[in-house]
Amino acid sequence: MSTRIVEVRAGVLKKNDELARDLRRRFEAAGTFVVNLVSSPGAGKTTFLQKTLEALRARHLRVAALVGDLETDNDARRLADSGAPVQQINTHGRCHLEAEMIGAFLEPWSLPEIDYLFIENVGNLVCPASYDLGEAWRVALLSVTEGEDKPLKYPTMFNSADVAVITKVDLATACDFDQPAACAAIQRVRPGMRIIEVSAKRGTGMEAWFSALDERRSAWQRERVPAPSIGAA
Ligand SMILES: Nc1nc2c(ncn2[C@@H]2O[C@H](COP(=O)(O)OP(=O)(O)OP(=O)(O)O)[C@@H](O)[C@H]2O)c(=O)[nH]1
Ligand SMILES: [Mg+2]
Repeated sequence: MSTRIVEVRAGVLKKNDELARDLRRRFEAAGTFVVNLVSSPGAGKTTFLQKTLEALRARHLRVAALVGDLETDNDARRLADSGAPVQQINTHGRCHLEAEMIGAFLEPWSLPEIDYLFIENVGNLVCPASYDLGEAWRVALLSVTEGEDKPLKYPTMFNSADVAVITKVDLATACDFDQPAACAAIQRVRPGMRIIEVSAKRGTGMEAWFSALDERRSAWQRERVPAPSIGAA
């Protein structure tokens, strides 16, 4: 790779990091807990997110979602069935979402009125790993149909995530899924990472996911820098 290409790429990432840092401050000030879902194409992000939005709304939590794809608004339409406000971001060729896109799409929303903002990234196990979106929690999904060694082949994605979710466990037997091997692969690239196993279709494991989400948000609320109160010196 030429020096010039490396320089341009480093510049793009630096700019993204700065924008992501600003976004993170905005999310913290507003009290909006942001979750970035990353995975290979078709691992089950939209199905999992739709069930999550429905469950959180049923618990009277205020949720919203941004979803990235190269083209189509298919996923936004599916997610909107949950009743949550949803916007589709089409990247037109880019294989990941960037902080600038998130900032632009937040415009119509009032962040203090959103408890959870979910971002479904473009399905890709490489590029989204390098782009911070200002999220508080990055969740890497791995479906049982993909092969247990994916974390070893795409270590940056799993290494940069905070939690791993193994999806479509209802298909595990049919796929001869080797659960211990998949968990060992995740632990090898990210020792100690929490792993949650779910079938969004059947509902299996979803309560454990909701508990983990609630637990993490509560910890984040305790850790975040509170917004300065009006009139404070
Ligand atoms: N059996 C089974 N199928 C699932 C499950 N979750 C998702 N699927 C199926 O897997 C396929 C892909 O699911 P999506 O939710 O669209 O996956 P995605 O990761 O959002 O896909 P992209 O956004 O295109 O990357 C669909 O046919 C879903 O019905 C599950 O828990 N069990
Ligand atoms: Mg999707």
